[in-house]
Amino acid sequence: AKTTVNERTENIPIYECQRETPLQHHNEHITHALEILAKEADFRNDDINYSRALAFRRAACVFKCLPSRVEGVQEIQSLHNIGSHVKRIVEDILDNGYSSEAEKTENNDWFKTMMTFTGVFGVGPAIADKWYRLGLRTIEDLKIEQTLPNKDERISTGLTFHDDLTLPVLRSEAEALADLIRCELDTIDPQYQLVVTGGFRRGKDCGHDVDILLTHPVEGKEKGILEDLLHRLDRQGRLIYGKREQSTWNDGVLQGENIKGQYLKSTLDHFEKWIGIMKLDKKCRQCCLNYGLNSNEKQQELLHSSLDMKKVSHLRPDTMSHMDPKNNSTKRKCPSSSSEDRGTNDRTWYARRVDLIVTPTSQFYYALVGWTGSKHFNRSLRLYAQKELHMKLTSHALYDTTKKHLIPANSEQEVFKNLHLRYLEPVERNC
Ligand code: DCP
Ligand code: MG
Repeated sequence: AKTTVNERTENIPIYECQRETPLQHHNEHITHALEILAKEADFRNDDINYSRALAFRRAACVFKCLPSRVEGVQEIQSLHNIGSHVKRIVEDILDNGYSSEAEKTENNDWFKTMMTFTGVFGVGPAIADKWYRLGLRTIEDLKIEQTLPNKDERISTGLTFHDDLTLPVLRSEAEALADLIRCELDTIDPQYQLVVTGGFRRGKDCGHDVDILLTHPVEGKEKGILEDLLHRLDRQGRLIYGKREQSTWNDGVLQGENIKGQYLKSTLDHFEKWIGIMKLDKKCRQCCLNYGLNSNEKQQELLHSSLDMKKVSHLRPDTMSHMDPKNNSTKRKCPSSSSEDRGTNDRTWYARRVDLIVTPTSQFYYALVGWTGSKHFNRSLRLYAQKELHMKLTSHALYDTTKKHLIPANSEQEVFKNLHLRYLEPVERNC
């Protein structure tokens, strides 16, 4: 007899960080609706809606880790994190093929405008909402309006390069960028390490930016690398815009912060970093569009050239999903040919969002977990550490609040071990 989802999922652990959440899952029909509603709650930008957004996301995460497609409401009765509102939404989807609530939200003028405006580099929900109230609706409206409140250099640059920046960054572009930076680092000191983190490390084929973590095996030697690197990239004419933030870390930061405070909501860290926009040759994208035609070896080579294997051989993301024939039919949220056309102009490059983060080697593996994400996975890890272990986890360290000391980690596996969690590969952290 066919086992029901219930029978197979009764023992799903409560915390997302205790479960495997793959990139491709069986319940897109449900998670899509829940994520729209979560997004809408996020846009409302207050405490009540923060909790609502979280409830939708936590529910979506449960559906992402189910072993099969949910076909009937009875299958979800015993699942965690599924409240009455979510049940109604799921019922609606199962009865009618879609969620009328999510559809209504998607067609709502305010929501659509918020989606558009928050898609501009430098614009959050508060500014987007302000613009909406001024009657502005489109990117063209924003470009024409010279006296936008809160418009700063970052937003102006975001508007100028909006077409480029909303064209998803492909994996090959992330790799080309990493190669480029790797080259510069090698000429400075070959001991510098870099790793591409964020969604790409979790196996995504594309993303909104490239997140790169930099470190040096000798503690302290990481200082100054960013300035040197940016100077070199600037000389090559690669930098369009960027803001360098100094490290605000000190040993008191962790202990001094209120454990019940804001840190679960905001995952801001104290690393020295550069948040900016770089030029990347269009041809880097071209080679990626032919990616599916590349051989396995070619992919391995691309991967190894951009992810440093000397220190962190286990960091390689499982990108072979590209090549897995089983996955060929799965939906990719990657650019279509029409979005490719949008960016057509005389330039030989695309503007790409890049985050460069510098970490001391002693904090590297906590930083790696934090910057690999997903955002929701981090939240779950931190909540779990706090509630179950009375420990405080950040992208810098793990702090035992009872024994009042930091717990070091020399590998990503050790981070999980310190948290008494089973190790999850980056590709299993897609909640
Ligand atoms: N991060 C976080 N909280 C934030 C911002 C970032 O925990 N407020 C962590 C988790 C993210 C990682 O940093 O996975 C990289 O941030 P991105 O916003 O770039 O997220 P992704 O790389 O996952 O998404 P995308 O593929 O769209 O770039
Ligand atoms: Mg990213």
